[in-house]
Amino acid sequence: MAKFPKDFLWGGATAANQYEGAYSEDGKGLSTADVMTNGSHTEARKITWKNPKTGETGYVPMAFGQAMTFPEGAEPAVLDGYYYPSHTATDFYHHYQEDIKLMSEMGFKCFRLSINWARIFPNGDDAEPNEKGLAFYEKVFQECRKYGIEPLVTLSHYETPLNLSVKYNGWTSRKLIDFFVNYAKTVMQRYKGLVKYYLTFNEINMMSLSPYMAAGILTDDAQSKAQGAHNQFVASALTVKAAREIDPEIKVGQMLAYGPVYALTADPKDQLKALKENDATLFYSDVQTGGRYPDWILKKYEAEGIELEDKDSDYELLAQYPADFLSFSCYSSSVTTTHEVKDTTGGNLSLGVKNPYLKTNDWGWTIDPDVLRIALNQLWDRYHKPLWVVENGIGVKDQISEDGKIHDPERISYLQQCIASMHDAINLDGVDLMGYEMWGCIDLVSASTGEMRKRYGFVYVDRDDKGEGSLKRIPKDSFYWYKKVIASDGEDL
Ligand code: BGP
Repeated sequence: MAKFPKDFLWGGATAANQYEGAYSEDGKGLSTADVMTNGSHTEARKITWKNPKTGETGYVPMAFGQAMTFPEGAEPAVLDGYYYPSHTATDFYHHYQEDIKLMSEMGFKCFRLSINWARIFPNGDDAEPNEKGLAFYEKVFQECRKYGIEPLVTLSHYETPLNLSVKYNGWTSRKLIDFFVNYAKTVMQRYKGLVKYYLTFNEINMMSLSPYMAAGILTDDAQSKAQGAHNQFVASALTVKAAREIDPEIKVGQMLAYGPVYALTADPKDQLKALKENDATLFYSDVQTGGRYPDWILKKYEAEGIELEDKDSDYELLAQYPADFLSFSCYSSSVTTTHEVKDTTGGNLSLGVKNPYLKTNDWGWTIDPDVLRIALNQLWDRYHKPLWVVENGIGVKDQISEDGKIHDPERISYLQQCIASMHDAINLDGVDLMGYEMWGCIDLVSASTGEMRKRYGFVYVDRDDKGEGSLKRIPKDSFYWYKKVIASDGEDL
């Protein structure tokens, strides 16, 4: 069997708000993630709020298809009596040396992590950056370099400084473009020579399901989402432009959530529905990676009365500075139909139609390793830009066995098949794939549910859903398996 390329960037991925903890240490400001309490696999996470004038408090659901409507005068706020998983998470902030060492033991070539914007600019619109925040990530990147690990840095992973959310309604405001680009320039300058790969917005298309999580937007209507996406596209293009000026070695990628939609039947109406649903996701990469708005979305905006606050120069920027590469997360596929069906199943933050050919995990996500090859082919054919799988994996309720070890055969088997899928995309289909970052490589908090028991890692972290536990790190069986995979360039699965 042909191997993976020698320079293939094997590794794992994390996000600041799900992993770091230390939410108010060393001058960090509050982020939108810090006011999100937990949910469960059947119940949405909640955003807690307070009305500063009346003192009234409450919460609104974060997603799972439920509308998010804040009462008049309500502002997201940290309240007593709620548990906020991001506040402590699995404490990478104080365990980074130990964790990066574990990654190096597995042979990681790359580590995807995010910078928490509110550590660098606590209010988002501050004139000067917070030196302690900058210094923290500098130490982290130096630690990576010590082991020859290439950092891949997401600039905004499901968090925005809370002040920008409250004061400007998040990314609905064009002011956010300037604040973000200033932040991006600050870190790209500071980490010049230490960081080569950046991603602008995690899963930018999640705007359509949760504008709050994706963009700190407190209103849940089509106009807000369209404007939020437009502003993030322009900010991404300006980040690419700034990177060219700061250091031509830097590559800035897009990050998309892409698990293709299948049609349930051969009924052409089902086929068309699936095509349009995939297009609705690929709209985000058509703009950010392809460099232009597709015609259908302009028709849609016109029909729905959506008017973008834009400038002609925005479209020139989008065409001139598209993303250098397209990275994506891929966990599962979903199914659509025009016919009436009874069985529904879970998906990332939403519910869909059950696929009769696939099993699901405990959270209802389909287990579909083939989807990776399908997605890679579609994206490669559409854009012909280098691709990068920056999230993939399976949430499992891992337990410590009586022998003190964590046996996770389900994870190993799933990942074996996913890696085989990528292998075929490279070697049989000719896809240019830069690397593979397994999601949540060291256990961390789940984004959709806020749970700890939904674990993805090669390394177990002793912490539970109430936030209790020693935080001890224990390698799972998959840790030793992945080490062998990397050492053999993906040949020994
Ligand atoms: C993606 C997010 C991650 C991550 C992952 C797994 O959507 O980018 O932040 O958490 O999904 O999802 P979950 O944690 O909900 O299982």
